[in-house]
Amino acid sequence: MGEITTQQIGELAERLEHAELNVRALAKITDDYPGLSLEQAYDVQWEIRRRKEERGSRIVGFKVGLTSRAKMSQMGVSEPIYGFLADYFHEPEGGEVDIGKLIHPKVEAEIAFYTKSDLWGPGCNTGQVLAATEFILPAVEIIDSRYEHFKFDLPSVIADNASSARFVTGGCVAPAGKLDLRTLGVVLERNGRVAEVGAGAAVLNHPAASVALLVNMLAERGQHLPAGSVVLSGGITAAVAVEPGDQVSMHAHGLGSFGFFFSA
Ligand code: OOG
Ligand code: MG
Repeated sequence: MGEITTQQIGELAERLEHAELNVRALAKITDDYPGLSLEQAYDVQWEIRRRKEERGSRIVGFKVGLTSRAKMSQMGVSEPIYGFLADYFHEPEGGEVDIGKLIHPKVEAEIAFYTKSDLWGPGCNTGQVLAATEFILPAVEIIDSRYEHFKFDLPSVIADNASSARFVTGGCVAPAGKLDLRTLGVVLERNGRVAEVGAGAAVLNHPAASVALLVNMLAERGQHLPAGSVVLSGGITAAVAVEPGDQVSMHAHGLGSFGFFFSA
């Protein structure tokens, strides 16, 4: 789309944040702004981030999404995207996630990277990511699109902070360089039954490649990934819809298991 005013960006950010905070789904924003560009969509996302920071939320890192074939074909969108993670998105392992604050949540098995040095693009690669990673942890991301029926296009989902809602990390801390993250097997269970299985290579052939991709996308906006960030790699498996009272657990080969509940 051509021109979009700062005021319109602000209005879209407010609309999407209200949907999140009031737990109400809305029509995708490209219904109103059919030509919204990807850059403009990220402008909306960064404005939501600014609003949260202004109210005292701390940004703890990023999530990368649509990085595996399973996710791309499930959502009908075939380009990786990123979103930010605010402090209140993190939920403790073994705890209970308040499902009343979520519209239609789904869970995905991912790898969380914790960085110890700054990463700058363009040209960031997997080796640099592994060198800058202090440790990894298995993670379950809880996504929750603010759009009706969990249906969107690329600009709409980017503006909606890539469906970010909550995340849970657990299991064993591991140094990234000592593991072959491509062959890291994961099992995602819902209520004690296996729901999805996968291996790390499902994410861009190597989960660290999704962190490099994030760093290179951030560079396009003159941004970098600061030391001390957490980055979610993107779902290794397709996402699994959950219901009130559900129990979710993740097992990662050699890295243990963890789980959590949704409130009834
Ligand atoms: C978009 C977010 C995708 C992932 O891991 O691929 C994502 C969505 O599917 O709603 O978090
Ligand atoms: Mg995800």
